[in-house]
Amino acid sequence: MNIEDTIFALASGKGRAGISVIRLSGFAAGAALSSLCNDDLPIPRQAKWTSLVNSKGDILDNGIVLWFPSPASFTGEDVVELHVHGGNAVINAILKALSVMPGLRQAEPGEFSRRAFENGKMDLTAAEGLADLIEAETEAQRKQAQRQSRGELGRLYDGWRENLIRAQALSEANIDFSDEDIPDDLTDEAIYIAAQTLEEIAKHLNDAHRGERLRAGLSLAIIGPPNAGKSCLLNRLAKRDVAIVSDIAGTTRDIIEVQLDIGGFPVTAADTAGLREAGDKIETEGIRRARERAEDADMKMVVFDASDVRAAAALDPLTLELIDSNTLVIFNKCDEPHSILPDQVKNHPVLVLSAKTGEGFDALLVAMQDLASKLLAGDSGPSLTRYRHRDALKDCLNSLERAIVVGEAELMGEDLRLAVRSLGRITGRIDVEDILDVIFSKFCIGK
Ligand SMILES: Nc1nc2c(ncn2[C@@H]2O[C@H](COP(=O)(O)OP(=O)(O)OP(=O)(O)O)[C@@H](O)[C@H]2O)c(=O)[nH]1
Ligand SMILES: [Mg+2]
Repeated sequence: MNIEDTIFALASGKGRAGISVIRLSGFAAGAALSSLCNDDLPIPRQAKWTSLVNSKGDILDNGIVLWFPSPASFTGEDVVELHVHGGNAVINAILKALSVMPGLRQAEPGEFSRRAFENGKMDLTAAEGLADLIEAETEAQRKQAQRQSRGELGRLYDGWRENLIRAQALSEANIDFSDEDIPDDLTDEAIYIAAQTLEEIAKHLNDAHRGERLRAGLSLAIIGPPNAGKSCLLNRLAKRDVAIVSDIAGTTRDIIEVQLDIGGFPVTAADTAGLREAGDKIETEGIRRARERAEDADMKMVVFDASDVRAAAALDPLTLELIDSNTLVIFNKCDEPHSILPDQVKNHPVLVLSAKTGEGFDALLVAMQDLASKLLAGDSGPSLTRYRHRDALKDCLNSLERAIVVGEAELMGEDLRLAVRSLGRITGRIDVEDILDVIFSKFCIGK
């Protein structure tokens, strides 16, 4: 990446649209705008309706242009936005006109955000939050991403970092001025700050992976004996025919996934092969996959056939053993004259419904939402959303634990320095060149 270049890219989505936005950033952005408009630069931050021309004077389009001189812009550099008609030919003509201007080149993925970070416009967690905001599919994801992009997570980590820098200074004062008359309790105070920060970080880490789960979406496995109506249930949840439904036991073999929005929480629901002992080679593999998915899933739905007379004697043991605290127990086919309908199974309330008619479905959706919110809704603080954050926080915690037990001011200072460094890597307050490519290359072009 060459920060000297002026970059440009389509900032809005590809494909036909009423309006598309092309964005430029860098020292040559102003000259490019003047040239495109064949006019002086417009008043900063005020929309101007104009014709856009190429170097030969051909009119490419009419649109609105915006001029954001440095430093009051997204990237902190001179930025230009061109709001043009969203047709492929229009966009291509303008991009082509830009590409032949001196000092301009197409932006790489994430390059605008990276420049904003490099110019101190946002910390790394805020940049990640922005990327999540663009990816967010549900309301809860949007809220989490927005908090992070506003810098809430970064501020939490910076606050801890500042406390630890103070603790480090206190412990180092003991080394530097050990012969002089300084109060004995400086080390005590440093230990106190370290212990308190350690406690807060440990609490933050002990979050049942809520932020990461919300970002990735919860996984839900639908499991149960063959013919219980699992695929029928999935289709109703998805509101379309994704899985084959038939009265032949062992219809579903492979795992079939659909994305759901359950009261704002993202859920990936997986229909699986019916569990039973018998079966051919392919079905056996399907059942192996079903069990594996059930073990990995954040939440489960175990489905029994309420009309199955054999089930009256004993519920399928293969299914029963998979019930845990994050399971919804469902008795399907309540529209049929049924023979069994227990109030509870393994201390779980039973949801009685019909995947065929939709009876009992509202209660199922409420139960799903309650379970998802139990898994995802945390206390009021911002949640960590990436393994990268967790990893660095664990390093920080280890350094703090050492700092507290070591006792000797010199060694303590070194451990506190490492703890401060770990937090700095999350927000990008220290040299993090090695991770920047990894983070920003995951962004889309134009972001
Ligand atoms: N009456 C009634 N029939 C249902 C209901 N749900 C499913 N069925 C029927 O039960 C049979 C099996 O449904 P599926 O959804 O294929 O069952 P499954 O659990 O996916 O079965 P496998 O894929 O073989 O494990 C089909 O004939 C469905 O039409 C229901 O709520 N009521
Ligand atoms: Mg099925």
